[in-house]
Amino acid sequence: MAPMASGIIDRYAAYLPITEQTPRITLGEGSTPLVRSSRIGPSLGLESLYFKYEGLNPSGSFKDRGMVVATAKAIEAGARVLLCASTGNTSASASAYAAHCGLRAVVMVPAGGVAAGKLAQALAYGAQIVVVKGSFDEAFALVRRAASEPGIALVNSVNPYRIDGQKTAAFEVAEALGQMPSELFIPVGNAGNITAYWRGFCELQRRAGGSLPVLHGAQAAGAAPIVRGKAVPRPRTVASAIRIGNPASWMNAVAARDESGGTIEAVTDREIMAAHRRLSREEGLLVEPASAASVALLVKRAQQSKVHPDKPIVCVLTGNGLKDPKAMTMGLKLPAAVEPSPRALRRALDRLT
Ligand code: AN7
Repeated sequence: MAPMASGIIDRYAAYLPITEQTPRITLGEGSTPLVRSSRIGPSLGLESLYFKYEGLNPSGSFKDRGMVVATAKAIEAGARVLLCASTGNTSASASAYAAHCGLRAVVMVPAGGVAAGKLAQALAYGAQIVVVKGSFDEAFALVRRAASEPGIALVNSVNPYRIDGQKTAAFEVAEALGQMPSELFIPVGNAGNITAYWRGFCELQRRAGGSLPVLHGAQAAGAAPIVRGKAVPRPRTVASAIRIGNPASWMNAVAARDESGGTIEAVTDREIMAAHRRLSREEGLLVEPASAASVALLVKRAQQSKVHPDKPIVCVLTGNGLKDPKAMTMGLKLPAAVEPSPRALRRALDRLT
């Protein structure tokens, strides 16, 4: 018999707030690959650039690491409903774990603000979807108010178990490299993930030593409250996942930045989509636009000679490109169908030169 799926609760129980009563649930989250860059790194003169490919989690994003722990603890506490506001991936993940565990999921999403694949996921997993005529930030304020109702677990990243679960990605990165990375680039939206990585690296250092990485957070230029130092009332960016104007973990992100000696910087939509295209075409890594923000920032800093060329550098690729087919094919067109003749193939082969 094949071994059963093992997830992060089993693998990292010693690092998580797990008790005898916590159900050992899993959809097989975590254990995502650290892929060595084949072309972007070398083109920038970087010897050891790696991508943490979180799009291979069960619902297609890093959120599953935190959601499995938040869901287990919700069940332990007797909750029947998972509640969140979301730009898409949190809702997809919450809906998946609710389905897996026989709970209900109620997800509040901004109208027109969520990529098609993510909405399709929430629908397919059977969640109650509330589409609000407003922003993520407005939806988030609403769900926060409902969180204290009995039987309801708020599973946005203000839920501490989300951060606990997500910190396991930092463990995996260090494990795969055999050391801490020198620098880590990560997109920043609601700022839970940068908080989680920093916590993970700090815990690891306390247990096993080593030098801490420098963290670089990437916000989209039109949705860059932390970079600007003030909330953005109407955030705009092609990267819908990080279209957030008032991040919940703002202060924790600033702490991660400052304690690691890093930066949080803005990248333009053009830079994001250029990185998105390079990841697809030069690496074979399909990501959603928000994920490409980490690579856009790396490219920018490398071009400014601000990246150490021979130390291990990691970019976190947070979500799967299949979630956002519109972004995937931006500016691209499928050729018209042709007769199934040898000539059709010949023409395509000839076009290669
Ligand atoms: C692909 O799903 O906020 O800084 O509601 O989906 O931890 O918020 C998603 C965020 C990066 C930013 N990349 O992470 C949501 C949501 C992807 C994301 C982020 C998100 P945080």
